[in-house]
Amino acid sequence: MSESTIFSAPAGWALHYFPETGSTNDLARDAGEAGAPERTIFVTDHQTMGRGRQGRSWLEVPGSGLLFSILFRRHQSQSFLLTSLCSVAACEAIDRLAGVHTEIKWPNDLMLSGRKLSGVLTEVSWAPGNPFAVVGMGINVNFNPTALDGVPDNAISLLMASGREIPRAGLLNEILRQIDLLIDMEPSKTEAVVRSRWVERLWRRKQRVVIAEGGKALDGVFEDVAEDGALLLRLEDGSLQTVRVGDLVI
Ligand code: BT5
Repeated sequence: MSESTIFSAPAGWALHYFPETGSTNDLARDAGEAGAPERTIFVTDHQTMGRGRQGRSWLEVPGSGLLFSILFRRHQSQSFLLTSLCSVAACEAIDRLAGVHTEIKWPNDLMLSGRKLSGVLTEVSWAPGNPFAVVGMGINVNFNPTALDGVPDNAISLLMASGREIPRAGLLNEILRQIDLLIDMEPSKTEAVVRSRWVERLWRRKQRVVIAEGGKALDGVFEDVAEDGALLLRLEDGSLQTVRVGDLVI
């Protein structure tokens, strides 16, 4: 395990660290149900049941990735905004500390050199009187994810891209600092700033892409994104298709 396992957070955050857990999203959800405040964060060195979207798994080498989940009580009705806010904050922190240029694969994966560096899983609870959202992120830092069974070849880590180990604690602290800067803005400003930074970083925007949508493959040009974050795809016949759920394949 690398030596930088003492995680800390900026003032105003309550950080809870576990050497191992099932999923940090579950810890944050339990805390949310118990009434914990915004800026509560759970960090671990290893997940035994790390989750992706739609029942998929998130895998890592213990002590070498950055795995955390944040509880939000602001903007919780706009889960898309919170997801993009965390993606943008993470990109800015990673670029600054690792000297790379990260992009965002619609809607929310972090990409480096066209390969997957990080995944984001946002879950919302609408319990009456106690709504909250949890944003979980897994970032490949100091290991080779492609060596793991179940991780596709198009995965990458900061170690692979930069050739050096990146201190995970410093990276987490910088991500939280970037989140603070975005979330503490006046709400409409948060929305405008996050959206423009998210759009600027969108991988393959204005290029030909293929989108897998419910067993079908859609071919076209990734023209733009709608107000609500949906992907606008220009099809061969010239029509514009709005894609809300789907996976950008290339
Ligand atoms: C995601 O799902 O990318 C969201 C992953 C969120 C993980 C964080 S870790 C902290 C928090 N606690 C949790 O339990 N989850 C969150 P999705 O788009 O469905 O992608 C999952 C797919 O990515 C898998 O099916 C694999 O193909 C691939 N994958 C798994 N581990 C990977 C890794 N380390 N790097 C790159 N790809 C990976």
